[in-house]
Amino acid sequence: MEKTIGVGMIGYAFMGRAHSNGWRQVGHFFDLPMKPVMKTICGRNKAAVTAAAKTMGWEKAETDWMKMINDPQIQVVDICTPGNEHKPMALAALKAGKHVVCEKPLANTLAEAKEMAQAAKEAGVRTLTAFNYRRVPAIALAKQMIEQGLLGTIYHWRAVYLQDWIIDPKFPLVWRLKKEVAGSGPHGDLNAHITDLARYLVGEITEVVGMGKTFIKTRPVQEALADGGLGAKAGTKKGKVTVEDAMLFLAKFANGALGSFEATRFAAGRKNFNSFEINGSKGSIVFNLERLNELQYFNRRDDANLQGFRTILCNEGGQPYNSAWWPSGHIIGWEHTFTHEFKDFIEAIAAKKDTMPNFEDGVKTQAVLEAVMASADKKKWVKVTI
Ligand code: SOE
Repeated sequence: MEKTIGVGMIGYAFMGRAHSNGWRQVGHFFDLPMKPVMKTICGRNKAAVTAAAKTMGWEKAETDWMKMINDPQIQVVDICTPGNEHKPMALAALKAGKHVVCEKPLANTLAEAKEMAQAAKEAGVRTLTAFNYRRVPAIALAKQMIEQGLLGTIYHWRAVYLQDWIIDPKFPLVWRLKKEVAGSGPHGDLNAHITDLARYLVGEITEVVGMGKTFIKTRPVQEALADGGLGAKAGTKKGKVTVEDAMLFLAKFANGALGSFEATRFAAGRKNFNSFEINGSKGSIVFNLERLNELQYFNRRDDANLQGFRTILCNEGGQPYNSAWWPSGHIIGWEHTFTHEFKDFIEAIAAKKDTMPNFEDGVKTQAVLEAVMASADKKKWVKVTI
């Protein structure tokens, strides 16, 4: 009989939909040691979570997450809620001996993240901090190229993550703009992603200096906290924005490389522009999520008269994750990154070995983010400490 593993998920908004799609697809495209079964989806609103279960393909809807976590049919708990709820949910799931997937950033503070990683260590289960961009085939290929030494000594990491969805001052005060819920603004939401990628591709960050700004200080209060932000309706009363609108920082890596990071929701025209460039002694790599099937590569050894960046189309069977998908050149999308992370996670559970990025990685990224915040407050360089 085919081996199965029961999954329970908390949250059904944007990330809940993306994760549901990943869980739905993964067992159909990849040959897995155990097949995930989408058992239960959990949310506060009974009618909404029941509808979500139906549309997203879950067997059952539940309003009590503790009950779901303790259900013996569930072995994996997937947390897709805002950051302020990550810790209690993860700790309960770990206490119940479940494997845990948690959306990024792992927690709203370093102290919370450390508590979660410690509990995971004690529970001896598998964890995943859902930094999905590590599973873009082009980025996994970049990692292989760096490991093969194709870039040589890395000198520079230059990354931006730019969006523009709150540039209108009339955009309401959604949960992502409230510190007590989201922890921070684009720093924890977007810099978290590019910090995780920097750690993955270049190495650990030792020291940072940052600055942030809230451009629009008050916004119309939202009528109902519902959908994770985009398209929410605003009332006439105004409330205070308690997170930054943009956060930039410079970083020193342990291996001697220098890095720059920028995250903003005020870059007019940039919708989900997650891009980085790495410059090494032998060449460079450029990635841009808006063209996620491509990797730009410059090789200094090329004939001096013919030098320039080449575009690698990352859809060949031999390249990371592509054996499961379409024939050469038949491109894939953003949603595939979630399918890929669940493939690796299920394989890790079966092999009883950790996959990356686990909760320890979540902690290391959180430590960088927190050092940047401290640096912006103190207006000086801050060492990254855990
Ligand atoms: C919203 O700003 C957001 O959805 C992030 O929360 C995601 O992590 C990122 O992938 C896209 O933008």
